[in-house]
Amino acid sequence: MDDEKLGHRSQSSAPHQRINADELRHFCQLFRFFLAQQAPLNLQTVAKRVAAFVEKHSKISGRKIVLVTSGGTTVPLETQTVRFIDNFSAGTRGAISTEFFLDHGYAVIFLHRQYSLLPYSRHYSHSTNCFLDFMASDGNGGVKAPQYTPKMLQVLNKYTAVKSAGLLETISFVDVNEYLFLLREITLTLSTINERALFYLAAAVSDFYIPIGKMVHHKIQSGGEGLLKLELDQVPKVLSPLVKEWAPRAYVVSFKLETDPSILVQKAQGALKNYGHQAVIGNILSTRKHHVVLITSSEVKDVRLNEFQIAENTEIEGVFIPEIISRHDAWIRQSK
Ligand code: 9Z3
Repeated sequence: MDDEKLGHRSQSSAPHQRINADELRHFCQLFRFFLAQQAPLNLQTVAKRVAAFVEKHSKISGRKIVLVTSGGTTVPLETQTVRFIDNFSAGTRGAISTEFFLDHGYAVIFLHRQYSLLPYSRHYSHSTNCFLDFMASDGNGGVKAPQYTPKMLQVLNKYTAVKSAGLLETISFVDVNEYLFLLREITLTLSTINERALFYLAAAVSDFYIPIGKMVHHKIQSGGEGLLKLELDQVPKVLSPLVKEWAPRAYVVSFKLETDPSILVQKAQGALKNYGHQAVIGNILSTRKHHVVLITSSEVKDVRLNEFQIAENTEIEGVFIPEIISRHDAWIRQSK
């Protein structure tokens, strides 16, 4: 496989640069991954769609494009997959964030887990605010729940405007393999707009997987010792090549998820230092909807909803996304 396929474009892959042992290990993991794993069947179709989307928007003066990743990746246990490991993410963060980026004039590539929440439709796909309840007739030609009409209309208008302007490209993945191939493909294309590209990596990506060469083909059988022993390899850390090689001029925001608040900031700062990107948003599983920490090389900023905002169901993304956008704008200005 040639360098271009592995995503090593000439612009920053200085061959004589010294790398440390950790970087070498990560490079080998990444190399092995893309060499051994099978690319998703729709990769070329997606590549064409993304290239057309980026080309169209790159011609519009001042138009910025953000890649939002959203939802959790699965880890299949068999190649004919009956069982897989999954995680909790419903894609709420990614779907909400996409709407705010669109509100602020961005074009959005939304790379999401199949059947996770989607921008706009998410307002009516939840069981407590079901589309069918809204549509239910009152028996007199009206709807049973007219209180939803103004909000529904507002969402519908935004959705229609975004659709007709072609501002949203949605691409889905299921497992971690598909996610990584698609991420690399999209990144290499999006990087062509340099600083105008924003990466907002909110997907909950598996840390471990079973390489295709070690996976059984047929359904794992029960019986025998009554135990299932699995050996999982580490998923390659793609943030490093993404930042350093695939899209070195883009503004990159990653997310750090923890359950222990006492290590969040330190872990997020560690990620920033290791990968050399621009910002990390740290969040704790149980409080992620009303508290995040925005971390850059020079700041640690707590973003918290107050009790009133929580009671009003304020979306925290509406508070911290303008902060991200102003930093992205400064990044663009500074490059000129
Ligand atoms: C996040 O931390 C997201 O905010 C959530 C959103 C997944 C918590 P929901 O989809 O949840 O709204 O239910 N995403 C990043 C998670 C992650 O896998 N981060 C890695 C890590 O923490 C780094 S890439 O090590």
